[in-house]
Amino acid sequence: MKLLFVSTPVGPLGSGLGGGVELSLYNAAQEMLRRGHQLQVIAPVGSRNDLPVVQIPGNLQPIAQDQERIDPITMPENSLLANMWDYARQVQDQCDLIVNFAYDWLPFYLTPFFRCPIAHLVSMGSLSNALDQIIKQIVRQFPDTVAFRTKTQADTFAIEQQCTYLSNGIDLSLYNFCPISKQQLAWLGRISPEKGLEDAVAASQITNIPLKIMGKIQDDSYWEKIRQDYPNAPIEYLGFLSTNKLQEILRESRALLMTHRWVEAFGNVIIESLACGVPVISYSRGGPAEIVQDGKTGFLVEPDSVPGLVEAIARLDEIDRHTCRHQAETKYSVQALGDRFEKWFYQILKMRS
Ligand code: HBI
Repeated sequence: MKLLFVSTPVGPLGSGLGGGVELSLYNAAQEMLRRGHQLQVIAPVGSRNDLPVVQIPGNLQPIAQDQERIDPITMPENSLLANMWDYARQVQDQCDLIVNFAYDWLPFYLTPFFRCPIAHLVSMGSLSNALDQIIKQIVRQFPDTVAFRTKTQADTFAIEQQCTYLSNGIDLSLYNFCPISKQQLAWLGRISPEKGLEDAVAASQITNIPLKIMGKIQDDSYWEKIRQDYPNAPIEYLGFLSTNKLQEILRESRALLMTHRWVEAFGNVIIESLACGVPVISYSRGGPAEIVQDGKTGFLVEPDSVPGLVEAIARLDEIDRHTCRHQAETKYSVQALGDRFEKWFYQILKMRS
């Protein structure tokens, strides 16, 4: 197939601002190329160049989490999102399929105006009425061209039709299994209110187990408030690390704490943790509740319950770290992800032929 991937407009590919979508796009792209498909990526100026990327200029799109549910769709002047899709319009006749990775209104609205079929990967739960509406419209008009990460996430859009659930996948060769651990916990993710970092810090303070924090600080005031509220917590912020540096810290941890406030669509950090053999203690909310096998590869905790986190930490010796790695190998490898993407793509092309 001749594929055109259009990236998220919230930040250059590789900047970390696009969170899990960056990893998904990169892994899916690499896997499609490995399978012999032709592929081009449209992404913002400043994106990583270890993929065939066309870099497009323009003003970044405000992140959807910062908008209110009833807010109208906003478009900045010289919109990067609009510029990326104008380029896609120009080259569409050289493609078999365009794949949209943005969580934005415009790509969905443009779908009927394109001659080339467009596949949409929805990367977060429902956040905006206007976006929900256009997603439902495209699901109706172009069945099975819209995929979600998990069923739990798809349910937040109240979509009746059966949809594709892609889950996610990572290059397991980048994560080295570690059978033993140091006396430390890990927290990974964009440092932003919807990720609930303060609960992990509170659990670290109560158990007095050091917490290693890794990820992009997306909301400075939120991070500063956590530092002020927990001045004595044994925490250490290590920055936004490369996958290799990240797994060096993660693999030696007793567990990953997943303390998300919102319906996390999937939770890439969970499969990164499992790949290292590290159990996951997660709030039982959203995609993570479909991934963590309670009592086997980690623990599912009552959402927003810090005491629940502390109780789970006390039970960590019940988990066999080999079971964690095995779950990643069977379901979350790049090969398994590639199979799911490829099956979805062929399904769409078959329907269009
Ligand atoms: N916000 N407007 C907008 N568009 C995106 O593509 C987007 C976003 N916020 C976060 C985000 N993408 C990714 O970090 C998540 O999809 C994982």
